[in-house]
Amino acid sequence: MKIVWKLLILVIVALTIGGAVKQAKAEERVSTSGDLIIYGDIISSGGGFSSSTNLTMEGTIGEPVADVESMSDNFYNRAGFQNLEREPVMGFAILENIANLGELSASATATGNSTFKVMTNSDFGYSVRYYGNTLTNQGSDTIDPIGATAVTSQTGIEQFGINLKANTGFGAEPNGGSGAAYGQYAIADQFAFNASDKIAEYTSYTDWTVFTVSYIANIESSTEPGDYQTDITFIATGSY
Ligand SMILES: [Ca+2]
Repeated sequence: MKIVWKLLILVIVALTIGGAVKQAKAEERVSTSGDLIIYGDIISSGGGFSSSTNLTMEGTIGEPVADVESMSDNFYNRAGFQNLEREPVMGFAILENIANLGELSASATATGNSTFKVMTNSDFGYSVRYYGNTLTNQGSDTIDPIGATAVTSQTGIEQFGINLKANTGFGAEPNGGSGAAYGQYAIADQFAFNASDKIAEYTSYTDWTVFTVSYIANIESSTEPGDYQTDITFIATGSY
């Protein structure tokens, strides 16, 4: 009888926006026409510059509806010059959501990838963490997770780990934007698995960065056969 170890990792996305609350500030692009961009406009009865030794202020007076929020089905307006401060937003999406590592072997490392992408306009950036259990089969047998400290892949022992780097023969560097792999997950050809760890971040605003998550699995010859799988949840948190 042929003993088969199969592995399927289901990757599920979750998203939170919030986390450390800080004040964000930047200009908001409110309207465009061809090459023209108007970042903000006001209706007021006047205003001007005032200054002291260390400070200069450009103020407005007579705004008829300042600091009033209004909303319709399609639009949201925060009236008033002071509301030009931009509201932070972030984007997060899973691109490839299944990593199939195929048949496991005690003499070869099984590998696979999934991908996600993140962006934010927040001045304080974002972080991404992951949650989930190690690989488990129908009989509740598990493949040992590597743990919090990254190590190299080694055949003949149980290992399950991930990283976000270009490894020898598989994986890829973060692509686009300014986001980067983090900590123990930022070492090529070394892998860790310790749920809730931060795996990616950037500390300022950034365009989309596509992250490739690489998975490795090794087994012993005595590892129980079965279909091993797990669900991994990635959570991106904006720092506002
Ligand atoms: Ca085991």
